[in-house]
Amino acid sequence: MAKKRSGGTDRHSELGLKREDLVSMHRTMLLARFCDERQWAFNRQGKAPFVVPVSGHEAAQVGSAWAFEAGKDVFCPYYRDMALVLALGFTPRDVFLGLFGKAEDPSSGGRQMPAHWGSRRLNIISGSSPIATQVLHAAGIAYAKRYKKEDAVVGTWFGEGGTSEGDWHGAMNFAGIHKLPLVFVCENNQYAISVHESKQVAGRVYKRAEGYGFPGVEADGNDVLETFRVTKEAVDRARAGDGPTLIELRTYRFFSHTSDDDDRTYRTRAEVEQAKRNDPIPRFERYLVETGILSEDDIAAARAEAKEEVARQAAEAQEADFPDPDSAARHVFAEDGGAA
Ligand SMILES: Cc1ncc(C[n+]2csc(CCOP(=O)(O)OP(=O)(O)O)c2C)c(N)n1
Ligand SMILES: [Mg+2]
Repeated sequence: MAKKRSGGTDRHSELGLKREDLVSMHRTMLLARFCDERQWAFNRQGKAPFVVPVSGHEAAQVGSAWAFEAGKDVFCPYYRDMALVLALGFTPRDVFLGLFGKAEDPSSGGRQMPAHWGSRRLNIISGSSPIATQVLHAAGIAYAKRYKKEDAVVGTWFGEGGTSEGDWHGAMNFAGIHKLPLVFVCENNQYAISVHESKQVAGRVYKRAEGYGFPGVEADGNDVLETFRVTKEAVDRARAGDGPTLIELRTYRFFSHTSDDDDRTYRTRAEVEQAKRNDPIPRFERYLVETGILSEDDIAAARAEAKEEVARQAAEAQEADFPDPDSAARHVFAEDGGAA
């Protein structure tokens, strides 16, 4: 039984989250962090050509994912969303199968670049590399779901850089006009590769929603309970037929943009160290200890177990087979001469 903090009910109980949810959210955040450290190491060892890091974004992704209904809702993520797809049902093995381009990679069978997340089983729509294209896909899917009277909400995730794209504005406009069951989640980490937010938007991202006729909210993206709270409200609104919401989650990425980028050219080390003091994982762990959900020992055990799980599943993925070269044209041309 969770201890009550003085002066009121626990935040998670007010949000309808149970102990099992919190333990599972914490574990998912740890899996993402350790997958990230592992994939970065593989890259430096020359074993993984291209890596997109997630560290720093775990609370934004896990809290927002938790607000949706798996199996029913549809997800249009972007490349940085490893913690999001882990929350939706990817395993660390799946992550590494994609990283190494192995045949069993759920996203594309080893054909796409890593981090182009997709899964037919989990309703995760694989995206293209041009940023914000997934936002238009999400608007089209939300329109189709409503047209077919299906009970599904669509979520789409993107960075603040993506909000400068015409595709993004087209999707926002369409969603507002048609009151689509759609939740727009901006993971604002203040940089689009080297471009600072101040050179990206003159105003504020969340305020852009007003021009399209629906609410925009901002929240602390490093607080997993807060990211859950604002997303749950938006998902409930969408499911009730009240239309879309834009959510801006303020966060920070701890590593370079990708393994092809060197962030020392545009961010001081002091700035990065300062941001790490607000690391979403220790922050959540402090909450778990304060409320008596987990002890310090439980947290140490959870960390050791998650790290070991990631190492084991990464090794399994390394052993897996590459796609058969003869299958290279599959899903490119219609097979048997018929319609695809
Ligand atoms: C249309 C388009 N322009 C440029 C790029 C190159 N590019 C890839 S990621 C990126 C930065 C995006 O930043 P943001 O949306 O803030 O997301 P973050 O990477 O910070 O999470 C850019 C410019 C691209 N992929 N597509
Ligand atoms: Mg960004």
